[in-house]
Amino acid sequence: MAKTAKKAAKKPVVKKQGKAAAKPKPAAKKSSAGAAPSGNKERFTLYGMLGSGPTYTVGLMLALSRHPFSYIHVNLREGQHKQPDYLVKNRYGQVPSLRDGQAYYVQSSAILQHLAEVLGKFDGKTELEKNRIREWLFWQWDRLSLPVFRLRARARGLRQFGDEVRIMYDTEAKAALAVLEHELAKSEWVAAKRPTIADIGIYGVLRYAAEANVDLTPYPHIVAWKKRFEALPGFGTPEQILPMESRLL
Ligand SMILES: N[C@@H](CCC(=O)N[C@@H](CS)C(=O)NCC(=O)O)C(=O)O
Repeated sequence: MAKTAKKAAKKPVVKKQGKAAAKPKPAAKKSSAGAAPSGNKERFTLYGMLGSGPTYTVGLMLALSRHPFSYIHVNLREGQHKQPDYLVKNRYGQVPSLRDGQAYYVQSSAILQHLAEVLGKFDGKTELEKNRIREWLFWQWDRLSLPVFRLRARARGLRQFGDEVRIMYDTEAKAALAVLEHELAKSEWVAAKRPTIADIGIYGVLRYAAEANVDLTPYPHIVAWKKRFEALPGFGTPEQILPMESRLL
């Protein structure tokens, strides 16, 4: 579970990129654990980084849900994500982290599930649907994110590995895409008859397919689904949703 914001709010580690440190506003009085009304612009603060797929996924969910949020840039290059003040917001020392009122939530798929529940958006309507969504979110991290994000990191010079490993990840990515293609041949959306957080989680990975040199053209149903997804109201690219600097509402 998330830790309370009380301790975490003491020392903000994050600052404006390049400029003077931004001072986060105090957390909203009510949280999901004492829920502030949806639409309260002080409710959510997303901690993350523009280049981070999982950060984008959470920003995308908030944007598609038409919910405003503050954004704090965490400078991974400077190691801010491993500093004690950030570790109280995310015990894993990773971005993203989402403050909802008094509590911090981590792991992008778990954050998606939390937001779907508290905002009542992009969730399953029945237990069966909710479970199907969970299955896809687990699958996404297990089979899709890992090869795509590793290949992207290599292409960006952030990870080094040889051709043998590259071919292994490439093969894994193709196997995952074949599974998704098969599913999307039967249904417009991944886990239900309408878009859900399963689509948001998977889109948050496939957005970066080109950067990872993963070609989607052999998968026409995935390409069509991507277009449908990008036409959803509130959709934005990472650059449109995640500012380069911290933004406090
Ligand atoms: N499963 C995590 C993955 C988060 C993740 O890998 N974040 C990267 C940036 S994209 C990170 O913080 N890397 C630094 C590190 O792991 O030390 C989630 O979904 O939130």
